[in-house]
Amino acid sequence: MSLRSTRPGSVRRLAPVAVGLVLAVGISACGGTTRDSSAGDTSGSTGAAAATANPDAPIREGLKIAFLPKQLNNPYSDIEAGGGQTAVTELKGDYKLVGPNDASASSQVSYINTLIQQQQDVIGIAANDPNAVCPSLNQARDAGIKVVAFDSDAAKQCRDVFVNQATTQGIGETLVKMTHDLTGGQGDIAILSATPNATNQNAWIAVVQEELKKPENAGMKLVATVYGNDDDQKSFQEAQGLLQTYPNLKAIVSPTTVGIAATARYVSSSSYKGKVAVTGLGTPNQMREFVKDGTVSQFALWNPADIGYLAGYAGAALASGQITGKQGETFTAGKLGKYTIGADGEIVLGPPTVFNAQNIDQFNF
Ligand code: RAM
Repeated sequence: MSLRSTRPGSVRRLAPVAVGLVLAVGISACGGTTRDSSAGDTSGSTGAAAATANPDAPIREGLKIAFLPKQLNNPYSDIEAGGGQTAVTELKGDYKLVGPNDASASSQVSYINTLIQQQQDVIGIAANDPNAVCPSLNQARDAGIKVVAFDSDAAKQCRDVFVNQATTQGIGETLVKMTHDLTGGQGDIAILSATPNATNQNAWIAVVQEELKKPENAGMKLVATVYGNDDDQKSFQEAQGLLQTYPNLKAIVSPTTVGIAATARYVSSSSYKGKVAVTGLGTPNQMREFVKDGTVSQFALWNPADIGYLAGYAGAALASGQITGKQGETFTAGKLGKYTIGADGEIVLGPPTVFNAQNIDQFNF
């Protein structure tokens, strides 16, 4: 499992229960391999595999580092990219932000192709689909561009590292723990996710499904998983649909900042307010009004700016030869401190924070 040696300064202390949960778990996919061992990959060659890391290599100045989030019109993405810009500025690089307006599977491909033509040094991508971006990302790598997946992973064989916001297992467990707290562990629950192809949400949902099989969670029944596509209106309608279709619903769990905000907005002005719990992953600034009005009492997130920041530093370390993406390599990410690359090229930011009425006003993002 990969470990940080320094806690991110801007992520405040978790509620004790969540700290225990998240710290107690490991990475779900500890295969012990890195992209270099992806034998049988048919999606492209990766010329960088033979490189050797030089931890003392200086960070090159003037690196062209481009960020390609899932979509641009999502406050979460803006915060992430803002952190990336901070890192690139600190590193005296050349920052660029591009991206689609929707999070559909193939919407990022044309942007990757343009970034290759522009001879960027690094592409940071939150993949809308793990495989749809693969051929283009491997073309980029063949052209000498380092690829940092962040937030939502691309398939392992088409990126150099993945900056994960917290362990996949830890996020899934936190979602179930919050739902258990809010429902007393009893009743019908539903998931309102992002897009059906999203790597990150699908990985978290898989952990939720496993957690629900445990005896202590046996009283909760997952009756539906629906997709708002990280589109506010569609998410709003899906929330409405769930509540109409499942009259006994006790909680909607939305592991997306777009979905939870739309769900909370619908529930807050409906007769379900106070009767159906809303939880999941949201930004404090989007969720504050729904915490204050009693619609939402617990949700979680990490600091999205720190993901972008860490991705920027990881990209610069790759492009400067400090790291190659292999397990055990280390690099320093500015104010966040030192990180070690874990199995499968994964770099874990740190534990998420659980927000509630007591602590939400301490956060402004
Ligand atoms: C949305 C996006 C993003 C995810 C957050 C929690 O903003 O789907 O990828 O990490 O929610």
